[in-house]
Amino acid sequence: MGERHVRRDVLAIAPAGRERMRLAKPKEVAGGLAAVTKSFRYGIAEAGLLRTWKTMRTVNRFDGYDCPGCAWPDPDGHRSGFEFCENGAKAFATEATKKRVTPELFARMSVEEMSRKDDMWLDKQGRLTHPMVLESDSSHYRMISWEAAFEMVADAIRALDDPDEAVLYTSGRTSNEAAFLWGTLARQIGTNNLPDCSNMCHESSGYALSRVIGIGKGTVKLEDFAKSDMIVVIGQNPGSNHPRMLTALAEAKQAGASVVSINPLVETGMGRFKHPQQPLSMLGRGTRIADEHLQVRVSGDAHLLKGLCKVVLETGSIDREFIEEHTEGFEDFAAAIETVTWADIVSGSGVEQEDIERVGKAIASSERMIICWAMGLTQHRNSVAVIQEIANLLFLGGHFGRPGAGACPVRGHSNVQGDRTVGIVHHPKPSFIAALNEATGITAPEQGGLDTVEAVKAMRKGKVSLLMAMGGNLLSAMSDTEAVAEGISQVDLTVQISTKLNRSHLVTGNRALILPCMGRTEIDEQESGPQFVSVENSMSVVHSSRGSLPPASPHLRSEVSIVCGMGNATFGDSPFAWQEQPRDYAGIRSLIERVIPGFDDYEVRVSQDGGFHLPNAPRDGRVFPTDTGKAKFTVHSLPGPVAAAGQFTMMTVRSHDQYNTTIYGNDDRYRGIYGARRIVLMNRDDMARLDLSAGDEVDLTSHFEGEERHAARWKVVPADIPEGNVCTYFPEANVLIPLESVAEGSNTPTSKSVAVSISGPN
Ligand SMILES: Nc1nc2c(c(=O)[nH]1)N[C@H]1C(S)=C(S)[C@@H](COP(=O)(O)OP(=O)(O)OC[C@H]3O[C@@H](n4cnc5c(=O)[nH]c(N)nc54)[C@H](O)[C@@H]3O)O[C@H]1N2
Ligand SMILES: Nc1nc2c(c(=O)[nH]1)N[C@H]1C(S)=C(S)[C@@H](COP(=O)(O)OP(=O)(O)OC[C@H]3O[C@@H](n4cnc5c(=O)[nH]c(N)nc54)[C@H](O)[C@@H]3O)O[C@H]1N2
Ligand SMILES: [Mo]
Repeated sequence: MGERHVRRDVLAIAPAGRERMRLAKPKEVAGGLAAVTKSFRYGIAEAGLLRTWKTMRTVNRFDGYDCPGCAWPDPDGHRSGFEFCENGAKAFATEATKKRVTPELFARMSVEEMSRKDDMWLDKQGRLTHPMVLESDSSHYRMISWEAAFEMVADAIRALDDPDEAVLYTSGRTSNEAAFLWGTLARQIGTNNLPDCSNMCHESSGYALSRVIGIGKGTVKLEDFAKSDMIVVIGQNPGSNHPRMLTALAEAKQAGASVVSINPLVETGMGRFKHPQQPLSMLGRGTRIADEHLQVRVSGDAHLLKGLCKVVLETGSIDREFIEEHTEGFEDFAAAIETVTWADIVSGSGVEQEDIERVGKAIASSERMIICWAMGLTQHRNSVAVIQEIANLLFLGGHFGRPGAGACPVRGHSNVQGDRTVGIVHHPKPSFIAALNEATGITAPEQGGLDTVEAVKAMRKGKVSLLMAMGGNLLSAMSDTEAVAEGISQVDLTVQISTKLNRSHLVTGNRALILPCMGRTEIDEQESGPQFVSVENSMSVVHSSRGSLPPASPHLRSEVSIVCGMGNATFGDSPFAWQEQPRDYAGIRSLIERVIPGFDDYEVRVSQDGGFHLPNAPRDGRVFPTDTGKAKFTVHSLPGPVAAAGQFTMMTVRSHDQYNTTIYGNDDRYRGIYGARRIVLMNRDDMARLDLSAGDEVDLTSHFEGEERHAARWKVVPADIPEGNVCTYFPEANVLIPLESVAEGSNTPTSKSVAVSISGPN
């Protein structure tokens, strides 16, 4: 592997710029007219009036493209002309933008110069237009032909000493078709090194649920919301991250459901909501969403959920029939709950006993309860235990396989669930490998591969020579940015298949390729005509997505055609017909149908309006495909505190103006923070104790197993957050999250529980 002298000053994190912060009162109402005007304003600025109008009319329509914003499902029956939300509109506009990152920009600016710009600047340069290469001795990217790029990849694959020196990352926007081929390429190379964004996201949910209900997915359909009498939203901020979920919650409320929010912050969407697409709802005060808010301490959910289970057990109103017939481990579970004391529950959760008792009684009397959660639960050391505690609470009331009830992990990326379904797994089942071999003729390895954390560790040990990414921004999305950068710089060739410029294009291996691809909104013309792709949403509905805009550049290729270009250059058509695949994506779908259970009649069913539901045994028939055929109550000990005395427990969240590492703007409108992202939300009493005022700049130091990590200059923002907790934005704060700090079992970085100390003001 070559040495890098030319680009040693490339920055792995955006330099802390001068931010002029303005604070206002947090918003009390989500949605409303402001959401509509913001989405159009942003759309028109990026994509122009006509394209905005045209695309916003086709998003999430049966014949349109799947919104790249999030994995929340679309209503089955009637769909309005505008089935979108403010943040979906922004996600569309960043892709449909008229701006372009041309070869001229790369010629003008060195990689090092680009790295001095912030992440928003990188994204705002527009869509990538040409394949580009960065040679080992060069400071600038230059143009390369597709053929030469594919040859470079093929040479690198052939040069591997061991197939496990290759790592193929996937981000969850990739279609089922492209993801299936991506997994196949990895396995023909001979590795299961398929780290995925979900390793940093809902891995804890999949890991926890598959062990206790036999399937790693949620068990509700969208229509269940309107049938439910109790919906718990825990560790999730739907107002910013799944705005269309507020519609489902508002409808459930109107049908009589109670909504309980469990969150260290009082997030705007859980207060009042005005439907941005219903004129009547825009007037007046909007619908009140949450009936109860339990302001749990960060990482205090294990205690709180045990408290809720305790109350339900004490009321005696449990579903004995369900428990007896479908579960095991109840006795041990009930005995263990009895030993947990209220003193522990209250001090660990930060919630008063009477509040837990009141909500616990309401839960006990619910006949149809749904529990929704997202990153607030999945990114802690004890995440798997907490999610299994949620399953315990649902088991007590028999809330599986019954309309209006179930577990609802709300996924992030619009096709992250689909990618996993079609084979982006680093520990594939033998049955999958056998079926894949049979359908493709390749010989896939059975030995497990690396997830994101393990892949970074392998890179740092110099064990990875080829890193390829199907979308995403691994460098900035992962914990411990400097450690990731150090790992990546030891790789020989890094390859990014991307739509937009990001920091993973700048912090590279010895040599690097950028392969620009089409996005969802674009017309994908192949030999047999325009193609559609398919995706699976958070509720296991598989449906089609078809773009309507001309591609951002004539040089773009589809993700499918790029994977096949690599496959063909490396392996030719033996034994798998790589060259054939892009001609007609129906052929890829028929392969998926042969390999993955549940996809029978894929082509026909995916072409129907709204697509089809994948089978889901617990939901469809109270069948729990665990090793014993029973749903499992589990017992977990209570976790100790994250932070030592004098330290704070830090969570890292999204603002209202970003999509993961893509920064749209510097305002967090709902939280009342304008013009700044290097902020730290703090409790007012903590501020007083440290003699801090709003706007003061402090330094943060994280602590983990004797190691320290530092990040300077964070502006203090007073907030309604529990004492001892602070909150920052990702990706800026990722430098503080230790690579080794992961959830037990799922290996997910603990992005929501980092021990930090605060120094300053400076
Ligand atoms: N506009 C927009 N939409 C998105 C995304 C985006 O970046 N922008 N990202 C997409 C992706 S990939 C994902 S995974 C989802 C993420 O969706 P969310 O999970 O809603 O995203 P976060 O901003 O990480 O918010 C986590 C929430 O959990 C709370 N929380 C943190 N720690 C705890 C805790 O210990 N206990 C409890 N009970 N709550 C806690 C925080 O206060 C916050 O409200 O959104 C998807 N949709
Ligand atoms: N501290 C902290 N870290 C976190 C989180 C957190 O809450 N806190 N959340 C984690 C979570 S939940 C997730 S999912 C990860 C996200 O990790 P990733 O999925 O890796 O990151 P994104 O920022 O979503 O990726 C954005 C890039 O994807 C590319 N892209 C966009 N659309 C397309 C497309 O259609 N095709 C292709 N090929 N490329 C495309 C663009 O180049 C864009 O710059 O981050 C994780 N990191
Ligand atoms: Mo995610």
